[in-house]
Amino acid sequence: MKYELPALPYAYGALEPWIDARTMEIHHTKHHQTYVDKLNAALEKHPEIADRPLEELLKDIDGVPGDIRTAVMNHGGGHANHSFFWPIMAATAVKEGGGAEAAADGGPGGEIGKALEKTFGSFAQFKEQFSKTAAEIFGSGWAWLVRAEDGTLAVTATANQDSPLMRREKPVLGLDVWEHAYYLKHQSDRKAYIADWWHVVNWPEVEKHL
Ligand code: MN3
Repeated sequence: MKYELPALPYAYGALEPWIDARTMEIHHTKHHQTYVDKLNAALEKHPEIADRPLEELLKDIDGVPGDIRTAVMNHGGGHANHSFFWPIMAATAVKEGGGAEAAADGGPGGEIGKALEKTFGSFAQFKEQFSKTAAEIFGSGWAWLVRAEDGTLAVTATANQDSPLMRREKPVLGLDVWEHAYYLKHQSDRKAYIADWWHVVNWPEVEKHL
């Protein structure tokens, strides 16, 4: 089985003004495509595992043959992370029609809103903790809201393209803080990118991952 670049569920300019069209296009057609291509190239060397779902390969990364383990971690993780990332964002107009966005602080209602309040005390406290975690990642990586194996929700970070699945955690919400995700518009101001990103979180989609 060959992996393919999934289509974006919206136009490149749909997340303007928060995330610019050029960044989205390069991020999708160049960066994500490269992860797909290099994952396929790695798996070609081991056809015996090529049909196992990517999620399983990441959960059992130690079971991946040593000569392609790093490639599967980096490019398989990259493909999984980005495939997860695109749909959990949406244009404001779509989001307003989606029903789950509510509170004046931009917090979601619904099951996701309740779960965040229960775990973090309030949406504002969750948002602060997630934003801080994302801002403090040294170098390239991702901030996550994950569901641990015991069912609890937590904010975590991963380096490079490591997937939470490698730690047996299920991604619920994720934010790419590699510079390629924001450098054209926000330059080195990662905090401004994080602040803008909250405007395009697609809460109805996030809730599906709870
Ligand atoms: Mn990226």
